[in-house]
Amino acid sequence: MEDLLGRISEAIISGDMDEVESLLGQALESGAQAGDILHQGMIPAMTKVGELFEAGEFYVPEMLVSARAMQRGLDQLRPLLQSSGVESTGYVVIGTVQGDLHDIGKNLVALMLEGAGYEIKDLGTDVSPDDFVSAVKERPNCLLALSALLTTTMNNMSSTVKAIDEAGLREQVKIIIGGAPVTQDFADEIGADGFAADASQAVKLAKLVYA
Ligand code: B1M
Repeated sequence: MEDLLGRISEAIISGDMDEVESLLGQALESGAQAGDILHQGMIPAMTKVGELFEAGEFYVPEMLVSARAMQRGLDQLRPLLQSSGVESTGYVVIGTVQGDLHDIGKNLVALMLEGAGYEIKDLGTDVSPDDFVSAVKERPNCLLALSALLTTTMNNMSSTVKAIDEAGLREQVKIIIGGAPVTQDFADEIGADGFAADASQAVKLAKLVYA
């Protein structure tokens, strides 16, 4: 199985979508759990892509190709990562903040929250504070989940929290944040209700602060 997970990782890094699909099929057929494939094969591949980028061996186009292969794999695992027949326990507005185009982590968080029974409104990437405000206005008493992957866009989480506050909606919404550069200290600093380090922590946090 380790060999297969290594090959899945390699296929994502090289952006070979057909190979990813075929290897995932093989892994599932041989009894591997979707969560293990995700955490031991797929997420480490994206970490490696980041390292290659930092080392100057990968550029943006290569990162993009790997990201597409990762997304294809996530789509394939989606039904297995979600438990079916769970009653809706609340409404989540989720998005990646303004200026930030990274969506793989945000999609994973959305997928796990959906699997835990939450109804999801995914606003996508590069979402302005005003668009978050509009979505919250449509469904007050929701959970607002913000993602950021860049140190330069983290501050737009702060702008979003401020915009929610200025719109008079802060008491009606719980706000959770996450993404690689984000920390609990940062969440405290900007007045968010909590920080989660990964998708499963995000589900635990949602249950803790929201419902
Ligand atoms: Co970008 N990128 N990227 N990139 N990219 C990073 C983030 C970087 C760390 C790479 C590096 O240098 N090592 C670096 C950021 C440095 C920094 O700010 N400190 C970086 C850079 C610099 C850039 C550009 C500026 C490059 C350039 O143009 N010169 C550019 C910016 C574009 C923009 O957004 N405006 C850019 C572009 C891109 C692509 C478009 C090519 C592509 C994204 C494609 C896509 O998402 N559709 C891309 C990719 C793929 C990456 C890396 C390699 C992988 C990200 C990823 O998908 N990880 C990344 C390096 C890395 O992360 N090691 C990198 C896998 C994913 C499952 O993890 O997203 O962390 P992650 O999500 C996790 C947790 O963070 C958490 O749970 C998720 C699941 O466990 N989480 C939450 C996330 N959101 C959450 C919300 C929550 C709770 C938890 O609550 C609401």
